[in-house]
Amino acid sequence: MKAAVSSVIENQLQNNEFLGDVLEGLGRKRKTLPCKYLYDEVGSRLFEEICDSQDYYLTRNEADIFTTYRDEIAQKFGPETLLIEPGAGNCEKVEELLDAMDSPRGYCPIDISPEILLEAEKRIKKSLPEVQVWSEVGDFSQSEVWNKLIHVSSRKKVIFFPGSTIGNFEPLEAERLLKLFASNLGAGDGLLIGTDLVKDSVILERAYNDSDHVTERFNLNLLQRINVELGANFDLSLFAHRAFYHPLRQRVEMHLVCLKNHSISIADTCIDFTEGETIHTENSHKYSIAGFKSLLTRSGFESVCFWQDPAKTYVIHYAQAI
Ligand code: AVJ
Repeated sequence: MKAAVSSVIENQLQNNEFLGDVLEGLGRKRKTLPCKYLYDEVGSRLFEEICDSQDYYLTRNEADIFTTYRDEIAQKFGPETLLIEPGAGNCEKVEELLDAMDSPRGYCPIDISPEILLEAEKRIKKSLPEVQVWSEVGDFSQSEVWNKLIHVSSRKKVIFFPGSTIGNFEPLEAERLLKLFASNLGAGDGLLIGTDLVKDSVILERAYNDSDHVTERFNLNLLQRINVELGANFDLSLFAHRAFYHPLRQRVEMHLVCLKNHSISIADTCIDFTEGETIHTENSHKYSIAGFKSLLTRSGFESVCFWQDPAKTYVIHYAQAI
């Protein structure tokens, strides 16, 4: 009973934060919504579908690199390494890495969704029973959740940050995040991080405008989530998915374009929309190898080496904290 009550309170707290963020973002002249809210249960499922789609090459090509170089990567870590995965989600990518590692000290997934973590923890305990798992629920971009991990001692730590998640942060925010990572590592500890490469805009735009329109559903689901969780009255047919590459900012931007002047309400707030205006829902920054190395350097890391897929679409960097 106690658990049930506290989870209701927790939900309300989260909803208040969600409401605050939504009203703040939609109150701006250029409307935005934080991309982390794309990943409710439906959104996470749609994202998994995106990862399986032919047009979204990132997941497939990154997985290819891990499969090809897992032993070489694990060797860089050395024995008895503790692997920490911020934003682990279903922890699917980590298993073959843990399996290749020499007597891993353990695995610490961090995620905001306790349900997904619990499920993943169960699965890993079954497939790799010798690996100790310490899950932490929380927002990996805030220091609080990292403080909870301090009690897990280890001679060597590696932070595992795949999926080009770093691309969702604007350059200064990315630097702040990597500095937070560095502050939770000792000198010589590692960072294994995946980044999508700058490339032809046709390929990039196809990846975010897949032919099965899954990305469109993923983007529009954010409005549906606001309707369901915050009691708003968005008409999804009045918005269209738009994703394009912005070469100067080196990023794919995802927007929802308003198709007709209208107003909606959320809680007691009325929000006006004009035809053609957009809600900016996500950025996916693309990096050159040199550009990312320089970000690593600015953030307290020293680049050690990197691996790429045969078509050179994607990079896994390994760096050490200094
Ligand atoms: C998992 C956040 C890195 O930006 O490529 C995929 C999310 N958005 N299609 C990305 C996403 C639209 C993805 N990240």
